[in-house]
Amino acid sequence: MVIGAAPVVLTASEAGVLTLTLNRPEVLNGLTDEVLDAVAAGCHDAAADAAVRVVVITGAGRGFCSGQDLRGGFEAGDADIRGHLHEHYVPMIRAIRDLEKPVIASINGVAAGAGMSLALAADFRVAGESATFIQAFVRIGLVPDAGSSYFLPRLVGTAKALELAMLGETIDSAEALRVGLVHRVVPDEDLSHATHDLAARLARGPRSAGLIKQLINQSLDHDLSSQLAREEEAQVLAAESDDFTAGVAGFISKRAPEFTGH
Ligand code: LHQ
Repeated sequence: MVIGAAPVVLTASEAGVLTLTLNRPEVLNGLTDEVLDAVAAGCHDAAADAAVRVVVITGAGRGFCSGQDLRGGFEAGDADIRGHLHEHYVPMIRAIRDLEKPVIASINGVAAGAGMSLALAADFRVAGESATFIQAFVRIGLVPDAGSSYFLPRLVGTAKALELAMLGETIDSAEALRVGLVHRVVPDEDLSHATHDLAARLARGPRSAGLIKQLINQSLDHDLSSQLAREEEAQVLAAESDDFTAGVAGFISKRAPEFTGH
């Protein structure tokens, strides 16, 4: 009898929401190339499928993601770190950020190392009370990767980013909320409900929501003139959308518009 291995990332699609569940609970969802590629593929599928309006990333079991699976023989000089980063980590982070649809990280437990980077790459972070965050890289003599050195100072400022990344201390969900790392903290048992509510709300949003994601996420990399030019480009696209027509009609008729994402 052949017993198939469980998929390392579970996918479920319902009512416009594609949920990607990291599924290696025995190692707190440690990342392998296969996991990284599956998350990237899920985001690419979401980009290609008009029925998907929102992506949720979460973890099976008690962890969100413990970062790189360290059992893969990562010792000094042993592994092709550059290759792993370039061929697997970078494409995953790019897939999340380049997706013109909102991505929610639903953080159900520890987010460590590149697992924290994964959470930071999302547009929304909803955390269960027991979630913790660790810039674990320094603990094993590495530097932040998978985007942490980019996202962290933008989210919490350079002073806090340096503290988190250089000390590698564990911070709890309350502290994460206080410093602006997460949007919301809810009791653990309410996490899936709170995530679903936010996802459902975003799934009813207009085409412009994806354009807003791109504008805001790129803004700190550009000066005012180039950002004004980007707004012009994005507004032209938004104004061509059916959702703009529906939005204005809704305003005139005093009825909530039904956006289709087109
Ligand atoms: C794990 C892991 C794990 C394997 C828990 N791997 N088994 C990029 C490119 C290339 C190379 C290197 O790195 C990177 C980027 C990175 O992500 S570097 C950072 C890698 N991650 C870490 O250093 C975190 C390592 N894990 C931990 O420090 C702890 O496990 C945390 C704080 C996440 C959770 O602690 P606990 O809640 O006390 O759980 P635990 O340590 O007992 O873990 C449960 C099991 O999961 C345990 O296995 P066991 O067989 O003893 O039950 C762990 O060995 C395993 N596990 N993380 N990353």
